[in-house]
Amino acid sequence: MSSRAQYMPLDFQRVSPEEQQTRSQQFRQQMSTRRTVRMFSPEPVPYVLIENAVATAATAPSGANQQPWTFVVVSSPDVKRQIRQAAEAEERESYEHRMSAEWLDALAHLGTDWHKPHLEDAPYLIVVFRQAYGLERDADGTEKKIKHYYSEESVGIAVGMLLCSLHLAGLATLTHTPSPMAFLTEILKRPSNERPYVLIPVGYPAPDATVPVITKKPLESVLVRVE
Ligand code: IYR
Repeated sequence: MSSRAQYMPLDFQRVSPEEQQTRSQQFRQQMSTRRTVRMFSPEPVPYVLIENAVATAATAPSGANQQPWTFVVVSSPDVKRQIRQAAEAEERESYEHRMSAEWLDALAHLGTDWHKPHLEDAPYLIVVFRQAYGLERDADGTEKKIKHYYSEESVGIAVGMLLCSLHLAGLATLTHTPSPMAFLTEILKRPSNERPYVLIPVGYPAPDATVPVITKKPLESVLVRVE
């Protein structure tokens, strides 16, 4: 153990076996009802739900505990409009020219296209940035780059926790990755070490929202037991 490590007692509450099963079953059931939603109501959402979700995501494990993430929460109609316009321009180009026939075919059952009205309809957009490296200033003011480890995996885990929190709070989400996403860095004026990771509209579904008919793989095909 490195001499720089400092340890303290773990705060860990044991839960009875019955309670363990109840909680795990309940979480499984609740998460099984999550759907990716593309039709949002403009109805406002209590900000505390967004804040709690980001605070939860920020507890995620990360490489060397570097916490290589920034969550930008957008509710400004003007900024949402800029994001929609830029996303639609990129997505239109992608759907019409950049995506292969194979890719378009893989997506066909979702019924998506380049129109992204949800980027303005949803009351909040959470734009998650991955810090490819850290930026610190020396005592003399010069900028220093700090290497980050496993930033892709770390941000992915944090986003998973964010989605769980928002779902359990009774909100709908969409994991949207317009490609390329550099416009988000510009519009949101993020520093040079941050890369857009995912754009998440959050809100209540539109009253008449529909979702594609899809199924999840059966457990037997994704769970392999080695005893
Ligand atoms: N980014 C595009 C296309 C798209 C790609 C995948 I992979 C999806 O699972 C869904 C959509 C869009 O958002 O429409």
